[in-house]
Amino acid sequence: MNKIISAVLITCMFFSCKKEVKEKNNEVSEVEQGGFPFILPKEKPNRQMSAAMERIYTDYEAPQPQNNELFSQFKYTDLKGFDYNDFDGTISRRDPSKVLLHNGKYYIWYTYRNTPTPPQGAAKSNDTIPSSDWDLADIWYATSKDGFNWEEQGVAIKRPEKPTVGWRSVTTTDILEWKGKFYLYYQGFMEASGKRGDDCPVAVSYADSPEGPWTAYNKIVIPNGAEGEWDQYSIHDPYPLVHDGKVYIYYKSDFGERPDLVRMQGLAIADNPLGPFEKHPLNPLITSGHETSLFPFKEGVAALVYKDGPEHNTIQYAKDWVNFEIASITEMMPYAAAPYVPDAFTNTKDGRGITWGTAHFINVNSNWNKFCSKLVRFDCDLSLDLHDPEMKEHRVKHTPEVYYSQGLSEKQLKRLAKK
Ligand code: AAL
Repeated sequence: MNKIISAVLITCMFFSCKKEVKEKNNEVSEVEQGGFPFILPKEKPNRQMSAAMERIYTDYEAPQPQNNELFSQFKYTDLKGFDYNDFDGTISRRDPSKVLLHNGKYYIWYTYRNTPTPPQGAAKSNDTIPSSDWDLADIWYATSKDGFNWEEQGVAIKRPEKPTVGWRSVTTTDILEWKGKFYLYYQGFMEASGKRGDDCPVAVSYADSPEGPWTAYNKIVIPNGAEGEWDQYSIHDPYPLVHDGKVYIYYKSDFGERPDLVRMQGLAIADNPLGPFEKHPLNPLITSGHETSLFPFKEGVAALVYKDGPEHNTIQYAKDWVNFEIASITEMMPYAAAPYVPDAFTNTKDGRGITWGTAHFINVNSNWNKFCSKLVRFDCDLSLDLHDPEMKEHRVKHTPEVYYSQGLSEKQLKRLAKK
């Protein structure tokens, strides 16, 4: 008899019908299901799965990056047409606007600093010596036919006289086209960045043509938050889009105490470009990022969330333009990405996505005594109208030198030597 029982047990073990036991909402249920299939199902299979397996079918556009319309690699190309005084730190271009296409020409606006010295910090700054890379700056613009070769056109918005908003520095601009008029939103500094913090509200100027002349609204259009609120000191990186027939401006704030500053993104909405803007009650809406750029995608909006925070290096998506979820994880994302977004202002419900834009490299010399930044072009495939398999490669191949460039610091070497 024992032999029969043993034989039955061994047979069962041999044909090991997998019993998956899964705790779900504290219910324990045993399911009879074979092993997970050899070919990864493109659609969510009808079986009980682990949280991670569930997630690739519920949270992402596709279970594999190469089929995910909101996954892409990023490729970079140097831009022609800009002089930087041999990168001695006296000239800097950074924080470009979205790319605007108008009458067959591309336009970008950006922070332009041209000062006798490189930035010297808040304590040493004065009327001519900048505290930071974006102090004592104006807003300049450039045009291009191909997005690679640019012609700098000169100043678009000059710093106004004291005490008008932005008298110390006008920076980090972005463009809105609305009912045939053009609006440039920008950070309006009233003190050198770094005195207390990187503190500023947002101002706006408007024109009948991208070539200007630009008329300053000369009022704060997105005010700082009330005392004690997350955005009480800084409203950065204003990023206008048109949705639901309104002006949606996403923005960043730096908050918390140094050195652990927190960077998150909020949203302010208005019926008209000059406001009044109402901040969304759920702000902050995105928990990470820095100069976060966004683009309409299908009925919702996608965001390039890089650099800071727990969810950096992700591309996120909000079907309702408010509640963002991670749509993909990527790397080497463009800094201050400023994409060409063909449907940024068309109030679309079928956003087609992006394939290129400009961005910046900060501190190009890796030398704080010659701090300056430069503009660069990025290309990607975050578009429903492009399928570029090279952009969907999920591995970015780095040479060993790239890894060695992230070497141990003196402090770390000393720590290891002690051991
Ligand atoms: C940028 C942006 C804002 C900040 C500073 C200049 O990357 O986040 O513009 O104020 O840094």
